Amino acid sequence: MSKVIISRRALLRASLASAATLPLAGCKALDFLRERENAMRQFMIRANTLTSRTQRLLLSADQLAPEFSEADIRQSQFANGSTDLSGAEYAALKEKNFDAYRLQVGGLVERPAEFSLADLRNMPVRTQITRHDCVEGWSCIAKWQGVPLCAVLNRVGVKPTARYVMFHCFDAIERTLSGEVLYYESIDLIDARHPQTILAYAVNDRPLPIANGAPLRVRVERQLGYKMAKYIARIELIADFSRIGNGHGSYWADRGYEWFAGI
Ligand SMILES: Nc1nc2c(c(=O)[nH]1)N[C@H]1C(S)=C(S)[C@@H](COP(=O)(O)O)O[C@H]1N2
Ligand SMILES: [Mo]
Repeated sequence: MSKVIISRRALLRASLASAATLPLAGCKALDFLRERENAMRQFMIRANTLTSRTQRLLLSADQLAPEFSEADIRQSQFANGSTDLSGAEYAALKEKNFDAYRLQVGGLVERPAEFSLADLRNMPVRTQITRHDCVEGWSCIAKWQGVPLCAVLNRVGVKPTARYVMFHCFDAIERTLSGEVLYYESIDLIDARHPQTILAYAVNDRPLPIANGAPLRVRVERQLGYKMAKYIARIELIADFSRIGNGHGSYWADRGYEWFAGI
């Protein structure tokens, strides 16, 4: 693939002009935009002059993670991190098969909303067989099914000031003297709107087991396992991480791991 260099000024011009004038050979020319640390990507994300047309071009630059066939599924999905929860709220939901579960979506959205599992199952469905890579060195291929996160975001209407999707989870990943730390993770809107980013309620043709994050977990297929929050209680659209944990946007990022864990 030939390398295409676009100056900031050209890019800014392009973002202000119509997409038809973009001097690009094809979407592949925007591959560098998938590299989190790439200065151009950061600039583009920051630039509030981006037109929605240019943002769509950005999205089409997002390549799909590899997908596999049924024959590649060798075992059930491993379970890692939290695999069962002790909290009373979760125990009550679990006992009634998550009938009373409501995914709350709020923050910088036009119409805060709640979704039952039935609501989510009645929305668009995406099924994908993908490989989960954990930073600890294991991988596992499984078939995931759920609603594209994008569809949920479109329902609630993302405000222009929102930049990240924050997942607040039910599980206490750590107990400190000052109390429990609940798992939290976030992704940017580019990954949130990626076609393979789904809120999964099923794996390998069965409802999501407790160990894998029932009733709902996110799949972010181009990143490492720790980005894929399990046991999602609440989704919050935010502009920055200043009020979240230690300010790095995720439980693991606050403990020295990369916030963007691209693979
Ligand atoms: N809420 C929550 N989400 C989580 C974790 C966790 O402990 N709690 N562990 C993460 C890690 S490190 C991995 S590898 C995957 C494991 O998902 P699995 O149990 O379905 O294999 O979930 C991620 N999401
Ligand atoms: Mo992991």
